[in-house]
Amino acid sequence: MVLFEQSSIVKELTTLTYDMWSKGWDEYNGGNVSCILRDEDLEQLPRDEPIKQATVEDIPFSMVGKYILITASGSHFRNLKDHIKRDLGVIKVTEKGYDIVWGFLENRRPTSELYMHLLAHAQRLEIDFNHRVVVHNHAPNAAAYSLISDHDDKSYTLPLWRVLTESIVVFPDGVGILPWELPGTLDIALHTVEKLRKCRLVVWAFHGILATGRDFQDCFGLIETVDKAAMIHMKTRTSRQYEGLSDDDLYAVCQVLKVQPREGFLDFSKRGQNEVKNIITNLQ
Ligand code: 2HA
Ligand code: ZN
Repeated sequence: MVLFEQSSIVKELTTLTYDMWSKGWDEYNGGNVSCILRDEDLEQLPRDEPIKQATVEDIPFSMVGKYILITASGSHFRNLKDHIKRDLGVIKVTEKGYDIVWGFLENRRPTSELYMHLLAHAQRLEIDFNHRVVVHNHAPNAAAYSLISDHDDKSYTLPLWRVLTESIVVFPDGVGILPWELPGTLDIALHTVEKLRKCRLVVWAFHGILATGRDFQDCFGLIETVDKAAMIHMKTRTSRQYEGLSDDDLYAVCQVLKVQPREGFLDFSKRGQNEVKNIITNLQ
């Protein structure tokens, strides 16, 4: 039997954390990651007695009984791959909190953002039962752009859609943004979950970004696209030539690539849908 630390899910996570550090998204001990384990992942998990039990208030009911692979508080993504059983662990969510069933050696415990991870999983599973990964990091362009953008979802999202054609295709639900809040608190978790009802990406102003999705690659790609579009936007926004894609251009992209943009973000008043359809017919 393959040891759990050598299983594919653990390898995928350690590749992700190293890649994120290489991109400059996880300085020092920044960032945290979690994944709900599937039956096939659990086959490799030893079922010994819980190593430790912890109490957490207000556990979301739908998470009880689930096994979650999650990074440790204080772990450094640069070298997490060299300390797998210390900097990673598996918890089983219980009605009263969680049991540590694997990892977290040397008295480590789950990330300080554990509550946000549990609530975020519960929320996204309601929308799509394939969503089982939550990734938080400090992608610098996404964070820098939160210093100059208004803190509402439409203001943050639209410029990103306008500067990079793929943006609206990759995140048609847009990006949610919260004003600055204390990390690791119940409040930031609850406000994040509000945003996750409508979209898969949430920026914490002056701090970082989180993504939810099917797998690590999915979340990595979402953040990569936001961060790149934010970089292009900030580099070009003072240039007089810069306007970017219009609402009609964006609508046409959505039609060609068959995505539904977040309601209320685009305005098609200047050109009706029929005309957009004509453009698409001409393209075919
Ligand atoms: O894990 O990034 O938000 C450290 C953090 C807290
Ligand atoms: Zn953070």
